[in-house]
Formats: sequence, C-alpha cells, structure tokens
Amino acid sequence: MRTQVGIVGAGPAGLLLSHLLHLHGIDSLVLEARSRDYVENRIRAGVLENTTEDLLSQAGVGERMRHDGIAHHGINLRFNGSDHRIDFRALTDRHVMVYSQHLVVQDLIAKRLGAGGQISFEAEDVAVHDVATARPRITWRQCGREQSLECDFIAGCDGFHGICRPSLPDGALTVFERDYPFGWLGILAEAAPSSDELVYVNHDRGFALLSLRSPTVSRLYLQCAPDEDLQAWSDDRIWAELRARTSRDGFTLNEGRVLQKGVTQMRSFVVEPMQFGRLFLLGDAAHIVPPTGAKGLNLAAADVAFLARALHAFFADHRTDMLDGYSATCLSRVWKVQRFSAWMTSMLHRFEQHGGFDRRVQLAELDYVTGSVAASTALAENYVGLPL
Ligand code: RFL
Ligand code: PHB
Repeated sequence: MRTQVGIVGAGPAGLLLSHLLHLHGIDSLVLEARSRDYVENRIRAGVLENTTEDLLSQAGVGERMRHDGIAHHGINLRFNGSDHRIDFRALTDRHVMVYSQHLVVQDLIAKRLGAGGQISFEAEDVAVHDVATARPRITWRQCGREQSLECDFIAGCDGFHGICRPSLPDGALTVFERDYPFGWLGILAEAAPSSDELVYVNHDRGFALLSLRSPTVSRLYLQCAPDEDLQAWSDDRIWAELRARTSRDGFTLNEGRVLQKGVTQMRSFVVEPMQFGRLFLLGDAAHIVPPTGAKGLNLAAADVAFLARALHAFFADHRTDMLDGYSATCLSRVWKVQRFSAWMTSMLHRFEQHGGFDRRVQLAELDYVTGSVAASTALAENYVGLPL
C-alpha cells in the first residue's frame, strides 16, 4: 500500500491533519490502535480556544460545535471566598467555546469517512521504519494480517504513550519536563452547572475547578495526590470536598449522580526538535501541558495547522522551507503555552512546601492579576488563544 502521509493515531491531531490534508488534495491513511467506539467516547478536554474554533469552522467541521457548543466570554477566579471575573470580551473581544473533545473527534471521523477517507481502527503492533530516508514505512497487523504502507511522510499523532516518539534513535530528541506533586481527580456529574462560566478556585484545602459540558452535565475537578486512590473517594466524600473548596457567600454547588471519575497526572513535557527525518511529531506525542490552562487539545490543533500548511507547500510547490521550519515554528508557540499553563498551575494550586511567605505571594499574584487591566489582559489573551 502507498499514501502520501501516513498518520499514526486517530485523536484530534491525527484526524484534523487527515482532514486538512484532504482539503489540500493530499492523500493520507490514519492508523488507530483503539476501536472507533472507544475514541469517539473518550472523555477529555472541553474548552476550545477561539483560534481552534476558527480553525474547525474554516475547515468545514464546525457545524455541530456552533450549534451545541457554548461560547464563554469570561472565567472566574475564586480566592479568599470571592469571585473575580476575567472578562474576555472586554479585554480581547474574543471568547472560548465549551465543546467536548470527544464530539470534535466524532465530527472529524464522520467528515473523513463521509469523504471516503481511510481510518484503520484496531490496528495492532504499529511500527514506523526508515524515517531518516525519503521512503519511510509503517507496518501493522489488521485482523491478524501483516500490513505495510509506504509513504512520503509520517505524522506521529499517537499521544504521549504512543510508539512514534520512542522509535527515534537515542539522542535524536532532547526532553524537557517538570512533574507536579499533585494530580486532578475529575468527575462528570448529572447536575446542572453551578455557574454559567468556569470557576478556578484557589483554596487552602487545594485547587478546585467547576466546569461543564452541557446545561445538564457538570465537569468538576479537585487537586489530589498524584497517585490518589480512587477507591478512597466515595461520591459523598467528593461532593463534601468540592463544597468545602468552592464555598462562597451566596453560592450553592449543584450535585447529582456521578457518571464517571478518574485521576489525571499533572506534567509539563516537551521534546525538541519535533521532527526527525520524515517523521513529524504533533500534539501530545511531542508535548504535554498541565490542564490548568485548558491548552492540550488546542496546542495539538496548532501543530496540525502548521504541518498541513507545510505539507501543502511541499506537494503543491516543491517547497521544503516550511517543513524544515516546522519544529521551530511549533516550538515557539509550545513554549509560550507551556509558560502560561505552568503559571496558571503555580498560581492556583496548593503546594505542600509553601510556607506563609509563598502563600501570601500567591494570593498577591491573584489579587494583582484580577485587579490590573494589563495583567488580566495577559491572562485573557493567552486563554482565548494566541494567534496562529
Ligand atoms: P490523543 O488524543 O492522545 O490521541 C492519540 C491517539 O493515538 C492512539 N494511539 C495509537 N494508535 C496507533 N498505534 C499506537 N501504538 C498508538 N498509541 C496511541 C490513541 O489511541 C489515540 O487515539 O492525542 P492528540 O491527538 O495529540 O490530542 C491531544 C489531546 O487529546 C489532549 O492534549 C487533551 O485532551 C488535553 N486536555 C485538554 N486540552 C484542552 O485543550 N482543553 C481542555 O480543557 C483539556 N482538558 C485534557 C483536559 C486532558 C485530560 N486528560 C485526561 C489527559 C482534561 C483532562 C482530564
Ligand atoms: C474541562 O472542562 O475538562 C476543563 C476545563 C478547563 C480546564 C481543564 C479542563 O482548564
């Protein structure tokens, strides 16, 4: 088999890349380890930058998002028992869109399959070969049969635990990382959102986040130990902790049936460069941000936009300059987003090692960010998304 771009991974990065390439008349084949049902129902991100929303709309996959998504024109930072709103509309004239990642994935799969695109789900033992040559290959097993795909380029869109990054030779990549001494315990609950907009809470007991998925479903998070044992968290204990951390005069937390719970590790991670020979890394395969800035999916979409443009320049005009610049172009955005995500994380979480001095500096930072137009604008323009 042969295609122009072999794509490993049918997460948002791989699917969006396949779709944008199709719009440029470039062939691709997507190989995904999991089933279609699994990837279409994997609950993850919920906040799309204005930049990502525009990208999806311009690519013709924004119809359901525009109908069912909820535009948010601000967020609230809650500390010392009161709310401080960051008004995106007033500060940037832009907004974010609350629309679940799994719906983005469903929309992209429907679009690709509808246009005759090829996605091989449940591909086993995917491996990449000869990436330093002009004829890279991908092999895998499908329903017990060995398969091989020759391509011009390979896009590694297989997430943090994928095979593309680890297949590169030792020393090809430099890793930059930071682990955090906490995780997030997240729940999806059948409860109307307690607030119209997201609330990020800094509390002496630890961080909490009130988010939502729809007018009847809330998404809520609590800072916890990185290796927190979910068994120790009954639904009652989760609600009691959420009530304690989010309390504010006049605020009532809406509670309901817990539909799903899980613990997420917090990590900042980047590899440089994001390319080796004819293998390009995109999204979580190349970088991870802690979720506090709601950036992971958005950063993946930005990588895709850059690579799609570069591949178009290559196939349409034989230009290699944009492919050569892919890693540097992406990394300049990646590091700004890393900075923002690490900053939001350090401003909002409880750090065990903090003494009274550090805690007061943290509260002063929140007070400054919410009190200064310059500082709130800096938060707002990063949250709604820096221009591509
Ligand atoms: P994905 O989504 O991990 O997709 C990778 C795909 O590759 C497949 N795969 C393989 N396929 C073939 N062969 C192999 N050997 C393979 N190994 C893996 C996987 O099955 C999968 O289908 O990476 P991608 O496309 O780069 O997308 C990244 C985003 O998924 C991620 O950054 C976000 O979900 C992060 N994130 C958030 N991002 C936001 O922008 N806004 C948010 O509000 C937000 N909230 C979150 C988040 C991530 C979370 N978790 C669970 C990590 C909240 C949470 C709790
Ligand atoms: C979510 O709704 O899942 C969500 C929202 C904002 C974040 C992270 C996750 O910063």
